[in-house]
Amino acid sequence: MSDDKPKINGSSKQEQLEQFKVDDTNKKMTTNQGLPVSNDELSLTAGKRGPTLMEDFHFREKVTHFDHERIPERVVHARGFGVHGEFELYESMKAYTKAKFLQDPKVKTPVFVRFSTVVGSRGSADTVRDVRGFATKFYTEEGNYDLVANNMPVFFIQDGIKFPDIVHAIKPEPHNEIPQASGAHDTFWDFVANNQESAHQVMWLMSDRAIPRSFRMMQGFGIHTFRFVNDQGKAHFVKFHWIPKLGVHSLVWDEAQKIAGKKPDYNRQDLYDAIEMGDFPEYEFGVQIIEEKDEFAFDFDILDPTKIWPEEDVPVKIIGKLTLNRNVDNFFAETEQVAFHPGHVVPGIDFTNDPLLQGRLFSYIDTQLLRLGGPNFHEIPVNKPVCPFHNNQRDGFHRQTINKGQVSYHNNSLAANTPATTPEKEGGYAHYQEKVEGSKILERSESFNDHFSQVKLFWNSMSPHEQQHIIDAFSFEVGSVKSMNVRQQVVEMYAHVDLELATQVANNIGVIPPTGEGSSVTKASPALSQANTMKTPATRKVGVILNNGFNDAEVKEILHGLNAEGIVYEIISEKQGVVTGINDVDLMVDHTFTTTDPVLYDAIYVVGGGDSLDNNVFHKQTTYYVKEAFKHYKPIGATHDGVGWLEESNMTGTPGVVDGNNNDFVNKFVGAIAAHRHWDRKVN
Ligand code: HDE
Repeated sequence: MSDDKPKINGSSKQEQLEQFKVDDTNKKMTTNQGLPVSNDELSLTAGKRGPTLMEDFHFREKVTHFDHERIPERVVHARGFGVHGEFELYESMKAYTKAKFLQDPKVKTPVFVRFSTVVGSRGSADTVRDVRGFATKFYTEEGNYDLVANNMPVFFIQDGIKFPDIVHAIKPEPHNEIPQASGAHDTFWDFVANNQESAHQVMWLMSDRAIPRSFRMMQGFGIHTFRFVNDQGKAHFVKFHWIPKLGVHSLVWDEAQKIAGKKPDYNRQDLYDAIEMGDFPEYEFGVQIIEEKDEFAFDFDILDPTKIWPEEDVPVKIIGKLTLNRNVDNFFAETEQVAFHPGHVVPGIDFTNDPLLQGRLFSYIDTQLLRLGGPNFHEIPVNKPVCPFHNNQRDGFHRQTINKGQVSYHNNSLAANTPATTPEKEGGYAHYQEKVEGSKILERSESFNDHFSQVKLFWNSMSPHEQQHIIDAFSFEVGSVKSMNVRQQVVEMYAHVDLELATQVANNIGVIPPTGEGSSVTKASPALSQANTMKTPATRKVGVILNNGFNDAEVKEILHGLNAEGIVYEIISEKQGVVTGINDVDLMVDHTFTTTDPVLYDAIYVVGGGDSLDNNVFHKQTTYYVKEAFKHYKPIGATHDGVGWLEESNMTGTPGVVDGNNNDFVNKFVGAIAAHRHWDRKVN
């Protein structure tokens, strides 16, 4: 890497990574020492039926390498999926921060983003009820900046010292390692009831936010309050937001559980496919900014990570856009080895005294040392800055840089005191000089003590179907707890939020309905409800059910109409191969009824054709597809013979069900798909 000032553009990280890529296709096989291998099927033995010999170095090298293929999975966020992309700025943020990547809208900053679940192991299912991680590494000309965010804006605890406790409580129980990737067990809810600062995050966890339809359809939140510092040294408090252009959408719980079995890779496959198809996911970057003088102007402490800044009070200013446009070449090399750290900052971005953030600043490097085997993980290609880096750090496991010369200390005269430090005015990082004073104490500010008001704000902001989902989720999760005492404690805790919510849950899970008044907060924040999110049909996936003898001319036109709106579809039929229409048009069948499932589609479009209504297997399977989609509030379209299924199941004319007797079927069906789900439908 040259010492020249780096020219950062969207592809500069890609260019750097190219140097490390290897294509083994059409090459001769060698050992790791480069020795051509003559036989890769047999180990060297003494005689045809004799013992294997120690001197078989190829066997030993191959198996030893295999034995060491695994590294520890992340202690949390073990299951993740990473992709490359770029960040572009809409307007200069110079007034607030001197961060170089936030100055010039012409600069495109390369990024790597890793989405994750939190609790499950690497091999667990994507669609479990959980928080999602949304970690972004910006490769800027001043070094890497990591925004290590989640898809919910608050956290379970207020102080980093409690992180091992919450994680121990929610992970599988230690005596039997059950359950996997789920909070629906005793220790988690025991933690919740006895650590009531968790109330807000747990409410989000019981909401639809915990089962996102897609990584492409969820928000990201930096959670903590950070600081922007401008070139005059003036600071502002700031919170970071990612807002998906496709809107924020979720699965329903029954569907999420079924997908976990049918397609555990559901969310990662969805992201992978969208990028391969050129449907690049986009998220706008928003900031909420509070002036330093207003630090105490709110009825919550702005340093408390269990609190949001309601958007109606502190508007989100949209300043840029993230586009995810490239899948990785190698999952392990890139996604598994990427190392995020909230302490990777650039000049112009600084920390606050949020005690959770302060705790994180210790943990991330520490965990990488174990996971990636030493202090040189910054040399792993995905972690390498795109700008040059020089210092006197040396050696350690797996060191790759060959630092030349005799000097590796500071101050020195032999190398003219280089590498030289950079004065703050010229771009050296200088910590914001916040004035602090106080005694060393083990005490939290009383301003962190209100654990329920914002939980009520969230509850008040939910639409009726979202509230019902929360009641159902609490009933499932707390109802899975064996200890009646813990169940009772949880409903009593949530009686401090909303008595009606707590009473309904208590009735569902067989404990005594609590008494009390609930929180007196009446305010709502419409921005919190997914009912108010952006709605678009783009990139939605429709399962199209066809049988031989379908009306090919008309159906092709309809499918074309769906495509024109950015909707993707898959043809489902009884057998694989092709399905043939009345005019002998053949369409490739993507799936049979058994290789896919209605839970894997956003909508179902039934056409049938030929003998479909009388063919037992076709009839039974299509009925299952339509009824399952109906139960999950999904749009259903039917034309031609397909209308017969709507009539049989008494679905005709119900919300989100569009039939071919309408003149403009395509427009209506597209509208129904854009709505995502039809919550006003009566489902038994
Ligand atoms: Fe993390 N967290 N965390 N966390 N976190 C990790 O670092 C930790 C917290 C988040 O895709 C670990 O490399 C502590 C908040 C994401 O690689 C570990 C505390 C938020 C990821 C760790 C928190 C997060 C992690 C595990 C409380 C949202 C995945 C592996 C003080 C703002 C990054 C690793 C990826 C990963 C510690 C709290 C987000 C152990 C001690 C709050 C998205 O270092």
